[in-house]
Amino acid sequence: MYRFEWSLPPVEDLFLGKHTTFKQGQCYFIYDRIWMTRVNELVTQMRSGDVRALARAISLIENAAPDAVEVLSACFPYTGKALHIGVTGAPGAGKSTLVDRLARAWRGKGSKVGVIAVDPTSPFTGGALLGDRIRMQERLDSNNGGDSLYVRSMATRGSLGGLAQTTADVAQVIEASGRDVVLIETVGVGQDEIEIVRLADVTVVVLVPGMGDDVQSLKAGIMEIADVFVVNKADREGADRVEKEICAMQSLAGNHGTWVSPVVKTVSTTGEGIDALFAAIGQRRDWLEKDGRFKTRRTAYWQRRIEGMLQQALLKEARSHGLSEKELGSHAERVAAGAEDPYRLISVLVERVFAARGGER
Ligand SMILES: Nc1nc2c(ncn2[C@@H]2O[C@H](COP(=O)(O)OP(=O)(O)OP(=O)(O)O)[C@@H](O)[C@H]2O)c(=O)[nH]1
Ligand SMILES: [Mg+2]
Repeated sequence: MYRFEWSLPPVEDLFLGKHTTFKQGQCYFIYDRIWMTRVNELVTQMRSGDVRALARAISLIENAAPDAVEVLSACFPYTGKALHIGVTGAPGAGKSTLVDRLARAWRGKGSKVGVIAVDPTSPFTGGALLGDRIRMQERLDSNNGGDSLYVRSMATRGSLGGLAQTTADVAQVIEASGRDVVLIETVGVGQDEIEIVRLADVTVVVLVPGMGDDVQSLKAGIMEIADVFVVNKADREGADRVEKEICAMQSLAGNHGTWVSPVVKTVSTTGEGIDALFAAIGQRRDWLEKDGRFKTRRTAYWQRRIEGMLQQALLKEARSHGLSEKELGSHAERVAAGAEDPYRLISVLVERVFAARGGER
């Protein structure tokens, strides 16, 4: 397709790096240099401990801004070493209090820590789902010394391109800012949340006494992903019973190889049991480091991620070639009414994208 040499390419093309060849025009080239400098500068600032730069970089990812891909790409060389820990459990189980304690424990050992709290804000009211939940930001900021701790809340609503993907990308950026440990808190209620902690190196599932038979009724999915079980609020009655129930259910737990997920009792408000939890996570890390397990796990992780990223990119491509929300809706209507065959539709849509791409070359 012919393009005027002097015209600016579509903004998206500019940011997606489709404009790097000099022959496309001096204008592109200059724009490219300026823009690359901007992204590199942001990442350099972020890595030098500028928390505002880090916040800006995360916002770009969260909003799926055109720069997001380049920011992630610039961050990538600084990732792959930190330990990512997912903490999940029922609303109000004490996850934030626990994460706060764990963050302090790591900081006490001289580690730099990043925390992501995936916030279940209601799509209807926009407010917090629960009344007495601990606002992580407040708790942690009150004793935040220097930049050794960074806390970020992420809303679950309005996430573009999948919450798990966005959270994983945000975790990458936080790690690239120089963190040794990234803790991710999610409420274990939805598939997305399960996927988030599943992507972590170590998954901690928090249970509390007083759940009655709830351990039995807990989603098998949650039980399966646990690398470490925590029975928090052990100051309440019934903690021993919950512990026994978990042990009885261990047979249900997924295939963790030779790793048997330990059960740790904690009172996160007082800090009781946190040392044992810290040690259990350390043992898990040591276990992963043996026999190339980390490598296997990370490879499996990237396989999932690459697949997800590819799906997203293809969908985006389809959308930019005319598959508007409106068109999708009218196809859906016709398919629902039996007037259109969805199986044939897909190949027509796929063909259209590739035909359009071919025509552009
Ligand atoms: N008795 C007791 N209360 C606790 C313990 N841990 C946390 N709590 C209290 O439980 C409430 C909820 O704690 P959070 O840390 O906000 O729980 P959460 O799981 O992060 O909650 P959401 O993020 O809203 O799902 C707070 O009032 C805490 O003080 C504990 O070990 N014992
Ligand atoms: Mg919380």
